[in-house]
Amino acid sequence: MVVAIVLVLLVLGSLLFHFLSPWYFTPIASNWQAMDDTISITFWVTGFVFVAINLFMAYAVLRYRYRKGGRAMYEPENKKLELWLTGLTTVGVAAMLAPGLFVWAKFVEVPKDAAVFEALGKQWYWSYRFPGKDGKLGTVDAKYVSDKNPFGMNPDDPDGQDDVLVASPELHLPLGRPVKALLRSVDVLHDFAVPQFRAKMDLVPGLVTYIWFTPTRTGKFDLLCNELCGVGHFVMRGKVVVEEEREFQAWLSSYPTFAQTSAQAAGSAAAGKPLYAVCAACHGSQAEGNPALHAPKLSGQGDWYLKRQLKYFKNGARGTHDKDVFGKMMAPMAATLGDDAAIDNVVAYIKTLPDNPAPRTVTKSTTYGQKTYVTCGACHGADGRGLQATNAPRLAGMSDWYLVTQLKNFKQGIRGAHPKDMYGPQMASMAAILADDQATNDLVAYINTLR
Ligand code: HEC
Ligand code: HEC
Ligand SMILES: [Cu+2]
Repeated sequence: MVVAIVLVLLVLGSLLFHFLSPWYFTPIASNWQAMDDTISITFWVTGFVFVAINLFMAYAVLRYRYRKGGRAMYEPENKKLELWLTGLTTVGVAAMLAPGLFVWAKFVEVPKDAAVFEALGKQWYWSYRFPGKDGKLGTVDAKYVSDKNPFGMNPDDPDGQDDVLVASPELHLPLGRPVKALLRSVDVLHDFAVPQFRAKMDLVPGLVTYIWFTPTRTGKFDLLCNELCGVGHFVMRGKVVVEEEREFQAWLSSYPTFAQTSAQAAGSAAAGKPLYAVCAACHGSQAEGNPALHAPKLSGQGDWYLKRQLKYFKNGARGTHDKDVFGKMMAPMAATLGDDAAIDNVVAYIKTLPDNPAPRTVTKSTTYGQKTYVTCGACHGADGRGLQATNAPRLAGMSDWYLVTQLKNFKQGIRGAHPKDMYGPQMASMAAILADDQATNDLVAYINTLR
């Protein structure tokens, strides 16, 4: 009796959980409704079998329970019953598998009018490339990949000159038009997945894979790397913004072509020197940093990183959070740099300043710091010198007290949480692994030994 009741409760509980649970697919935003339908069919078939078998079991337990003098009947074969069971199972399995084949046929057949773009996966971030006016993507090769040419564009291919390079994890796509994403990896396996689009596909080094879909709803969606094993795939997040054609074109034209990025003039240190006079008041005449004013050392930091931070302070991605006391001091200073050329110039000047390691203020390294830093090193380099390829700045030899405040800021959502901040959120998810202030200090003390 008890067993029968438990079986019935199990069935009821499972059904209630399935229908009342808040965990289900995110509302769909692409043409792949058919994928949801195949999954629903699977749920119906397996759900029906689950209910039928468990209820039958409960019935059998009750009906044929032990009775004094009761005897079992021996029936080794029952042709009719076996035919029924085989037939029903066949129909059930076919109902689950056949629709998938139809969906797959559509999945591999890209519509002729699909617009092509490329999504590039790299440890640990996404970037994108769109064909220019000629509608053709230029050829690429791993041998051309460098800090100056992260996409590995073939400099001699005329088709590539007008390719638009989107060096940002945020991708925009026009609403209602089929798109084909060519998927390329520079290093290891990655996986392009937007839950709201349903379709997803692996990136395989050495191959160009593809995926197509039609965005059917405007909005901002998370792009995840669904390659789950590995140090950093889980922080390899992007955004996909689906918008009207006109807004999409405006966004696209805000990014440079390959020809433009290769022709970009380097900043002028001479022009940057007078601009730096303002900065020297806090950061010091040699950009050595000044703890009394909470202004960190800038000399020796990657120029690409300094430029990004100055743009963030200018556009509000940094230094606007209510609790960001020190960031708010810096933000109006960045505003004194009128345009991108001014930023390039002042950073070019900072680059000429001597790079002496900042004094150590955080000490007492422990093995905790050393062990934990292994993860950090995946992006910041095992030596803490920073890696432009992973967008991660230099830590070793920089102002240690500043690293501590930044880690706390990341952890508390003061930094890395602004919607315009493309690279901070990745670091914010990493800072979450630091349990408390002690852990943060130990880690920074270890970074201090990397000199
Ligand atoms: C009023 C003092 C002050 C002045 C003047 C100032 N800064 Fe800052 N700066 C700061 C403070 C404080 C921070 C740290 C912000 C934080 O803790 O988030 C900072 C941070 C920065 C950062 C971020 C560094 C990093 O590693 O993340 C850069 C880059 C920077 N300043 C460049 C400049 C430049 C260039 C100028 C001159 C145009 C300048 N600063 C002028 C106070 C100042
Ligand atoms: C997946 C790559 C990745 C990993 C792993 C990672 N970081 Fe970062 N980190 C970044 C990126 C990218 C930035 C720059 C964020 C920005 O541009 O605002 C950053 C910024 C920082 C900063 C701010 C530096 C400055 O000058 O403002 C500190 C401090 C930092 N990381 C420390 C760490 C520590 C400690 C660890 C290990 C617990 C770690 N990071 C792990 C990617 C990473
Ligand atoms: Cu990945």
